[in-house]
Amino acid sequence: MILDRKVSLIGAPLDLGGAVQGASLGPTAVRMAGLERRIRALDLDFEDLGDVPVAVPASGDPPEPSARFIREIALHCEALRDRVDETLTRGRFPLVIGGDHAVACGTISGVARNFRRRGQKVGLIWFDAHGDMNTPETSPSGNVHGMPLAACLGFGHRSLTELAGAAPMLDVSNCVLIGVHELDAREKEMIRKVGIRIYTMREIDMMGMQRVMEEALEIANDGTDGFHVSFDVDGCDVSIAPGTGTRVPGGTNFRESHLVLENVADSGRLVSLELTEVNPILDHANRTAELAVGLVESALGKLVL
Ligand code: Z70
Ligand code: MN
Ligand code: MN
Ligand code: MN
Repeated sequence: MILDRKVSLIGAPLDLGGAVQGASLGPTAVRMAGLERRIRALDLDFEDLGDVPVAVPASGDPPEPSARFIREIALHCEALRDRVDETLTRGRFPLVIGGDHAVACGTISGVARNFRRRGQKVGLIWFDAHGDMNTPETSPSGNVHGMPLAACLGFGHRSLTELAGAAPMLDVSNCVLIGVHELDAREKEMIRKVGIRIYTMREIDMMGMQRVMEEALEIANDGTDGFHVSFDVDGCDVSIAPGTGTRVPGGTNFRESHLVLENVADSGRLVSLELTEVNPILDHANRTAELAVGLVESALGKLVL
């Protein structure tokens, strides 16, 4: 099934949210891996809206050790939010390529604001090695890319939690975390407290990815008008995605990774997609960006037969 979508690519070249630089080159790397050509080959309408600007941090700014570069990150997310919201209003499909995962606050607030305006609800499937459920109070690193899911659910810095208007952006009962294999101690407490449904790598091993996705889609679709997918490539195993800032052993293999997005496509209810944390500086011959292009094809309904 090829979905009848008009795809709008939005680059979000932020790397202030992570500890290592280079994710800012993610959109370029994914474009160079042939994204436009491969989407057009699916017979889908395509436009490239270019990159959302990122401010250079002012050297005189007081540092915020508990949420590094929060001002610049929030500014980027505001601009990204507006671009995503406009794209949906034009009846098109936002495809956001990061950038570090802090950009999810911009993408998801744009989708949430658009849906809220129409009196609709949106679900969320978050694929990641990490929980991204820290707040400035719980974060051991101060890196904002470890905080975006918490922010979308209403916990954390107000400049992020209120990007779509009154927090939270999403109802936690329609959100699900998949692929997790590394959490910080206080982040675990947050996950329990907030009550988000989570499928760690152990559940994926025990249940199989197909069953995990069937349950995940039920959660994301329950009473909603569609769902967003936020895909952090570091959830994929290092052997297939070496080009990313936080390499944790034990991620999903090539087929499991594709099966996530093939199920998403089959549901026919995907409203927007983002793919984050591709870092070509740390990669081998752009293969992580090439993986990313293949994953986008799967999400848009590409089939072997
Ligand atoms: C850690 C922190 C993280 C992505 C690393 C790591 C978070 N939990 N997220 N890479 N995408 O610093 O909060
Ligand atoms: Mn992440
Ligand atoms: Mn991650
Ligand atoms: Mn990272």
